[in-house]
Amino acid sequence: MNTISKSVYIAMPRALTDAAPLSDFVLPEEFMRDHITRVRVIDSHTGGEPTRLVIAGGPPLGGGDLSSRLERFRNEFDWFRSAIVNEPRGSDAVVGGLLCEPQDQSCAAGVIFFNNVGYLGMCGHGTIGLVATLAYLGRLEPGEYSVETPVGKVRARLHESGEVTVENVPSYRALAGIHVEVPGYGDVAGDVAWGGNWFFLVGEHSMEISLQNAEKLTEFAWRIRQELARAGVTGPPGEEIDHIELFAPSRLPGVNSKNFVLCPGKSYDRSPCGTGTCAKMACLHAGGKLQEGEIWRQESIVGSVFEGSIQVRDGVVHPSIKGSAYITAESELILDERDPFRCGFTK
Ligand code: PYC
Repeated sequence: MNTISKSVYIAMPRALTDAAPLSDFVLPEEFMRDHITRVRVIDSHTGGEPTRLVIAGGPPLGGGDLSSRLERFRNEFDWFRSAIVNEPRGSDAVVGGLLCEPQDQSCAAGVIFFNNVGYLGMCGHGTIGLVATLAYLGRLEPGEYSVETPVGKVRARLHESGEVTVENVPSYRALAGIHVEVPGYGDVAGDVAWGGNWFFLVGEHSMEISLQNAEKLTEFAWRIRQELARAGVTGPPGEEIDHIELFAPSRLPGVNSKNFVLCPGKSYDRSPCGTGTCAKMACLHAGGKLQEGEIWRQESIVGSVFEGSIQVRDGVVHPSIKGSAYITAESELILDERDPFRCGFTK
């Protein structure tokens, strides 16, 4: 297991590294003058899905495990989440990541993912983006690392090729063959599964899975989500199913399936969705359709592909996904106190 030096958490001019504490990335006073706060971010995309990683200038979340720091983020600094990913700086599709010092020192980094409406337990495409970003900064060499997230430790391998394999949190099918009556669409059947987020996975439907059809797919999946909530179908009690995944065969040679994944804030994942692919593989395994070590190739709505597989240890499914991320921007966001939209806005 490789680890990275603490300097990985600060990628900024020397004046900032001298003053900024490792754990919270608050910028020193001189960088907040003239009503302005600066936030350093690196943007990437993984299979078309954007990730914006905050590497400096984030909120002071203090110590503790990442799930407690996530709660502090949610309760005290939710405006920061919105400022980073929502318009006018971002868009509904952007997933943000706050680079954090891990509590578990065996981890190379900690990260809290967030989106246009809230927070994610884990994010597969985002973890690939995180690793690619740290590699871009020269802070990771090819090798194996652990990353701390609010839902547990995940492992990541940076390959010589630049591809990244993420061994996600253990995943499982919680409920099989759940039926909901969706107004305007009829009976819809699916499975409920955990892959680091909660998913409802639908294999049988009459929708065409194509980018041109994204609006109709969004409407269909949104209705399913609403009906699940109305019918009280959850993961464990109180855990809302906030991702809906629709499947169809892929036309790409050697690729098993194509998906459309509706995310919590009504945007759709441009990537095959890392956590969604893990939930899918857990369902396949539970149904006897995917064995340990077999490769599952999942295509996204834009044609990008993740390669997945599972390992089963003590009856528990440990899924992995492999993909690539590319850096798209390295920038400093400006939050100007005089700007009425400095904290972003949602539709
Ligand atoms: O890749 O796990 C993922 C993900 C979740 C939401 C958007 N992408």
